[in-house]
Amino acid sequence: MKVVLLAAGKGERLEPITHTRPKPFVPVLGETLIERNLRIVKDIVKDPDIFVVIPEEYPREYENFFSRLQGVRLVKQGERKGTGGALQYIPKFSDDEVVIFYGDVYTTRNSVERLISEPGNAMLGIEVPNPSEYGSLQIDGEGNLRGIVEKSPNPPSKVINGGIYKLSSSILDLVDSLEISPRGEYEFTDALTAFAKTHKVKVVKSNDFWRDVGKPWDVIDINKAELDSIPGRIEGELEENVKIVGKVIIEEGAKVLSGTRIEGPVFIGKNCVVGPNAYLRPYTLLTGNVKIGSFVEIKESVVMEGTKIPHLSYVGDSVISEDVNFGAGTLVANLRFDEKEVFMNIKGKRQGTGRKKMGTVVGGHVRTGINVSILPGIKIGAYAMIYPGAVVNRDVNRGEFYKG
Ligand code: TTP
Repeated sequence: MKVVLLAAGKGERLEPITHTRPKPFVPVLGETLIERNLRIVKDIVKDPDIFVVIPEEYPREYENFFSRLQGVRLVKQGERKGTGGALQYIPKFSDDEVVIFYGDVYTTRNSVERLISEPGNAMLGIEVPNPSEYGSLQIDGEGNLRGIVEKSPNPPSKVINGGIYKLSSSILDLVDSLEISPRGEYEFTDALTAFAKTHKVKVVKSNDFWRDVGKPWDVIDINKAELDSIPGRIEGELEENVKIVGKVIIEEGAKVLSGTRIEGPVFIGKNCVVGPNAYLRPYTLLTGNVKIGSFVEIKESVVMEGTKIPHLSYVGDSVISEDVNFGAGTLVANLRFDEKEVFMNIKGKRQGTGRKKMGTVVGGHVRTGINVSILPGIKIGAYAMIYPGAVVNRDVNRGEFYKG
């Protein structure tokens, strides 16, 4: 069976994380989202023939990620003109069926397996309380797709498009004859709606956790979902006088030094060093090679590879990308005085995060001086430098030297 994963989006809403990594490469425990999805697909489909659609042009840092993908064929999407546009670059083949997977979808293995095991054409439908924010599915009395209504105040059902499909490969012919949509893209869902007029497409409904990772706080949420079901596993080294409460994964080569307290669920990836005297609270994820030093407290945050938070810091409800260095005493505020929802600028628009507690989102390779304070909902672009003692109360651009 052919499997196609779409990974050619711009990921602008996910900036600054996507300044230095493609969106499908956000971490999920010790893996990335796309590697997790590939692992699940390979586990379910026997000898899959996998294509991953990537952009033709991308920041140089993306190369390391794309070249990590093994056993897949990379296809370049020339013009970034939508999900349908991406599929126009897939070579035609004679296999009966194709699995199409949006590269930014996170869901359970169970949902993917139920979809792929369904005989005939099928798509994943997710039951949500707020369907008007998504593509809501019109479903007939037999449970088959009749149409998709995008972001409507009157959605036809509470079941939304889950972004994973198993279809006859003739869908790819329809994709070739798509016309450009009012928002200027070739939409795969237009081809699907046309296909559903002449073929039965079963909607496989699921209530499992699902997220299309679009905004920075989704990276915290998918890892929370994953951490909720970890088994405890300690392969790294623990010095004496380390206190662990709850379920914790400490991978091979990681070291936790004396005086450290860890409250699970927490994931400490390969070759991390934590402590002495650090405090990791629930839903902390250190992907790998992360250094957390003395008198540093971290809570509900994702900290990516090679980052160092070595002395006297607090980080809560935040995403810190790779190779960041926090100067001693760098502090993140994650709660407003009025305790109202924290807002963040997403593609230039103020948007509610849905969280009363939200800290910062820091891009790759950022450096902060000593005693820097970062206010709730602030984003710091990749390669930025923050002057010692600065209070960061507005978003910082990629590469900017912020003096406050
Ligand atoms: P989107 O989330 O709609 O777009 P995006 O990834 O560009 O993100 P943003 O809006 O924040 O800039 O994309 C859905 C999926 O389709 C995602 O897996 C990326 C993929 N995609 C392509 O492969 N090619 C494209 O031209 C587009 C628009 C999306």
